[in-house]
Amino acid sequence: MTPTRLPAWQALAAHHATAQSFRLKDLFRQDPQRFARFSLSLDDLLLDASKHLVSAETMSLLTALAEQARLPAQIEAMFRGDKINATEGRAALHTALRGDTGARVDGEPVAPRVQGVLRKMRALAEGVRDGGIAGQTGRRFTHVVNIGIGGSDLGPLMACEALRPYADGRLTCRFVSNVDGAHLATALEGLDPETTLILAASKTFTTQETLANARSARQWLTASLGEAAVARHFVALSANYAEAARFGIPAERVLEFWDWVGGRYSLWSAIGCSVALYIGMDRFEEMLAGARSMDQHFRTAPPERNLPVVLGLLGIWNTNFLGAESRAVLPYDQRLARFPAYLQQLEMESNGKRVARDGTPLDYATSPVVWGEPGTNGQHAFFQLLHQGTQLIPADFIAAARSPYALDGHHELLLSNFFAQSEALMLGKDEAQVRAELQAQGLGEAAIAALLPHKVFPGNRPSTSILFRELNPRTLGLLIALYEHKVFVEGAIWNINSFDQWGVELGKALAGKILPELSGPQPATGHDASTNGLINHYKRLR
Ligand code: G6Q
Repeated sequence: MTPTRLPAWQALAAHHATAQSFRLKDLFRQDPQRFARFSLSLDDLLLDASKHLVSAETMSLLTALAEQARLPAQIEAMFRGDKINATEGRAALHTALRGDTGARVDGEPVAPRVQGVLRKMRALAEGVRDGGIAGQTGRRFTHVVNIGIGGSDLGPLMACEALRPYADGRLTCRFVSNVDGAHLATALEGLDPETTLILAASKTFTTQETLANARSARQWLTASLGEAAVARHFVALSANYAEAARFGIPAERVLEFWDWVGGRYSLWSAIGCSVALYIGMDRFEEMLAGARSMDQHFRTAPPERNLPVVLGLLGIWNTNFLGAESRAVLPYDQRLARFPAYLQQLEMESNGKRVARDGTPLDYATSPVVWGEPGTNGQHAFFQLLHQGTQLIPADFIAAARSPYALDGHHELLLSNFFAQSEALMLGKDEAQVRAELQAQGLGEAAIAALLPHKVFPGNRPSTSILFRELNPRTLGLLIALYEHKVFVEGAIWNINSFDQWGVELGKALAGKILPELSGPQPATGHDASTNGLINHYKRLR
């Protein structure tokens, strides 16, 4: 099913000629109901898509595209547990981690296994938090260090930062991902091994960086508490009991998950353990409930009112028809500082693909580059390019109506920027406005002519705004699941496998080959001239 051959794709390509003349300002003027028509909501989360370069016709063609690409059947196949990740022969069942969707793998229902691990996780989180589970010397744990990388790091790190107001101070969490010794050394600074619980978070338990960090953390621990402390101070979050056992972590200290949970979709599994420890298991389950609510919506709402479907279709429109090659993610919330990085992995690892499911090279674009920083910081840095650069960069603005930080006036100031920026990107500032401003400042004609082009903002730049009441565990669950399913919708239409990551696997193998060459005295000769040259220069410098 090549999407470009579908009638709706071809109709969209033809419609693009009309769409090129769309001016958002005019679209709003022509349709006073545009905001109501193009905004969607679930619970208190509002998704405003009215500032996209689309008309009602564009949206109905996009919806037809979803139907023709058999999106509803593809959604069902995912929820049911079909092995939609064909290159790895696996299902993609992150949805089953947050509610019983009736999914089965190889005929077996998965819900009982999920429930079993949730119970084990609750016992651990509650035990550690109330002191019933203590360290080797009987002292309470006060610090948690999560050692993991990629999907075993970004989700829990992002969620712990986002939900910090829900932590009650019983435990602090630190995250170590980089194999650069600076990361672990800094994370362990000031910690007491007696009161530190270490989570070795690795689905495969074979990841080089994570194992190197876990081994060094283990040395740090055993140097003062002895070997016996490993079983009490380490917990493994893994699908690989055998490797965890080899490391010295007994089965009762392994929180399991399964090969049908992709790394970047694993926050909801045992990988979320640091979140449960930090904010408590009840709060963690509220996050699951938020995601579950988005799952139900995604599975049942009609495409034109379905938040992830609409967001995904807008992604297709912007990428494949308007030619956008990147998208900015701009949370107006400091607690979501790592959300752009989280989405980078979710989107670019899932949909950064160049062949179709059957292996045929694609002749259309897939995932754009995703990047971003929290507002208002970004405004003082890269927003210049969003407003006046040469590329079309759609932006996602995300904000909560309420803040738990009661600093006088701060939240209004933050939100005034949130509203103002998407408005400015849409409206721009034309020559007549700039001229009037410069005239009012008393500038002469020659000075005005010289300055004018620099001060014009073309506007008409599309954005999505997402606004909810407060950033709590439930809303965070809704928000993440919204983007997970949006990525699914795009991948389903692009006809790619969104659930493998051979590009990441490549990196895991490459460094292993070079590592032994770095230690000996003999110069490297087995690579291209540049790589040999770099390795040999390193050997001279070290
Ligand atoms: C995610 C990727 C990747 C993975 C890490 C860590 O989807 O597969 O980011 O999560 O490479 O892998 P382990 O959890 O196996 O250590």
